[in-house]
Amino acid sequence: MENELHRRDKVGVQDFVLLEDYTDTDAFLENLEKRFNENLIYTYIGSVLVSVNPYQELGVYGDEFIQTYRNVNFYELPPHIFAVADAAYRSMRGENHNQCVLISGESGAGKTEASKKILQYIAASSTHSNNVQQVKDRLLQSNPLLEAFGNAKTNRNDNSSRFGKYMDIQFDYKGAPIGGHILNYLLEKSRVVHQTNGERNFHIFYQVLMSGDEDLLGALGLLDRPEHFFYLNQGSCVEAYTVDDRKNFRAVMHALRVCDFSVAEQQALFSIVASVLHLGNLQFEEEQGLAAIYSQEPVAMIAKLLGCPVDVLLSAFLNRTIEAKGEKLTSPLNIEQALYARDALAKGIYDRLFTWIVKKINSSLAKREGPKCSLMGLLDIYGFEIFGTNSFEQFCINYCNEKLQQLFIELTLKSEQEEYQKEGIEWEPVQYFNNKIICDLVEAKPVGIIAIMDEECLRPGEPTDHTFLDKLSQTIGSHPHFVCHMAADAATRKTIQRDEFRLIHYAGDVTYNIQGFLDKNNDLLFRNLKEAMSQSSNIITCECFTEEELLSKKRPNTASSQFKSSLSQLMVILMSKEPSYVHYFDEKIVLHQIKYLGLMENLRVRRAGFAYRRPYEVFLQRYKSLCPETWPHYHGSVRDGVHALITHLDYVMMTTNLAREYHDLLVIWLFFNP
Ligand code: AOV
Ligand code: MG
Repeated sequence: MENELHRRDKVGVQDFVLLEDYTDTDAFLENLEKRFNENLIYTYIGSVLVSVNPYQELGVYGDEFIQTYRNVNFYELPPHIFAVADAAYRSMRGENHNQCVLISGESGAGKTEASKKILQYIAASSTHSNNVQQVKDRLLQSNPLLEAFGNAKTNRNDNSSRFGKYMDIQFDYKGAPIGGHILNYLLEKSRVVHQTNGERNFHIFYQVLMSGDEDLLGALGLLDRPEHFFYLNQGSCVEAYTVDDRKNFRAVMHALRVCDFSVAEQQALFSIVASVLHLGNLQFEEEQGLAAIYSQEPVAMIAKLLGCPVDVLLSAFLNRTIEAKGEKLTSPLNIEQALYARDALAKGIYDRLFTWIVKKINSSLAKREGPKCSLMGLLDIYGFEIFGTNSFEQFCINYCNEKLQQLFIELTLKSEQEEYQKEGIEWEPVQYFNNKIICDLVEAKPVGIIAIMDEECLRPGEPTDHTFLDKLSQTIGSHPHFVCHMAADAATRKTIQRDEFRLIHYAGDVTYNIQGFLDKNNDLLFRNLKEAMSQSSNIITCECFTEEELLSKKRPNTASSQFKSSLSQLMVILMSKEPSYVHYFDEKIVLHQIKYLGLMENLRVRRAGFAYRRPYEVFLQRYKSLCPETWPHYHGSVRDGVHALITHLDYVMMTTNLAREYHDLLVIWLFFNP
């Protein structure tokens, strides 16, 4: 197998570091393309894996591949996602270092597939026992479940992640997975009530409708075709070419059982899914300027599914109660407000259901009390995206990608070079674009876009999306990465409308339409509907809408602020681990992506830099068995021990200024003795 792999992988260089001219973008591209044409989709830049989406089964992920890549040194076999998984896994075990694998790339590039391959590899390579097998099954089955509820067909990807996910896998000292924990980030909930042409709602809706389970569908009042439901027919696309809803429904049912969802919980879950569809078909008519229910039928169905008193629900659909200075004031809604409230409820219950599912999976993955464990983190977020019309959701998704790119730069370009400088190594700095300026533009206080948006949301008077845009124009109109109509020069003005702003992202220019920004940021669900939900006898719904929330006087954080703080927590988590990178490409626009990702710069730093660095202590512990002088114990200082070891192996050791300063804390660099 090994020989066969080498025979096949003969095209170009397997590691860009080996390119003759490593400053030449054309050569980089040529190498990538040559390999891609031979179905060699993986190439390294040092320890960074680069991959191009093949959009076809290559047959390189079977068990025999897993076996081949097991316990083999990173560079001994052709580049592969399994090699990255194996290196991270072994480094975690051998050196007790928490790991994380960061996967980045545009929408549709293959991030989610890659993260599944890594999980598959880990599950197959680690030891087996009954308990461990259960954890593995649950880790693996969490994927089809979360994808059903959190992925959807977009115009870029038939199975696009519409939420961000960070999964920690916990291992015992033998390297067996014993638990896990998932953090979820900002679900694109607007999709529940509206889809652009050619796009679909979340998969689960179609899966249930296509399940073929007449009993279930009868009980849920869902015997109609998908086209019948307003929340499914707006994109004029109820089928996704590459998605098999019926088969996936069976996978979801299996996953629910494996992840320990009780029968009652499953029923409650599908009742909520169905109630969302019925909400979409709830229509209003006008009576004396106010909203009235057009047909009672959906209301009765929703009340039944959620276990809510019909009259409470009816009243909540048509009225809004505001508490001011201890007094309650109820006013009836007009049609526009009633539709707004209906959609807000649909988004609210679906979004909370999703979070509940993650919580439930986490409790099924929770490790039993025990000794300290090692962690491997897997990050799979929504990729950078540009659509015909870009809204609040794309703004958040692209901001998230900026943050990840920033982390990548910090860890690979910036700190790497700073370290060389600190070490007093002769070094010609490699210039790169630092996207911190864009992150700041979005998140700085008080003049970042999020802060300005929040301020506008809170302002008394009549804030609108347009007053928000005015504020942006006044405060950041001259920022080099921000463009809007009012603050643009004559030529640029022709390319941008009055209700748009443009951000010059690291990955390209995106023009955002401001319509709906304030609403989505405010994320308001009228109190009457929350009260109705808290009375629900549906065991999930009543858990998602608590008394506490109703009693709380605190204004909830805006959507973007919540997202910003959860991303900053994520960065702290990722910074604390040893990262592996996988960059994914969509083949059509590879060149552009190589440029903006800073891969050439990365290559230059890597090429000129030093690949292997370990603290003395770790290194000695790991390799002491290779030298009689250090095995089983070395009695002198760790530095001397390493020196003895290195000399014995005939390597050359480089020590540096810092090494002298910090003694054993420092890192060593190894070279083969020429
Ligand atoms: P993404 O996660 O990066 O996009 P996916 O992982 O969903 O992208 O990949 C998109 C599609 O590309 C998959 O559904 C597969 O059909 C195909 N694909 C990806 N990787 C491979 C592979 N290694 N081999 C064969 N086909 C592959 V998004 O979630 O949209 O950012 O938000
Ligand atoms: Mg994805």
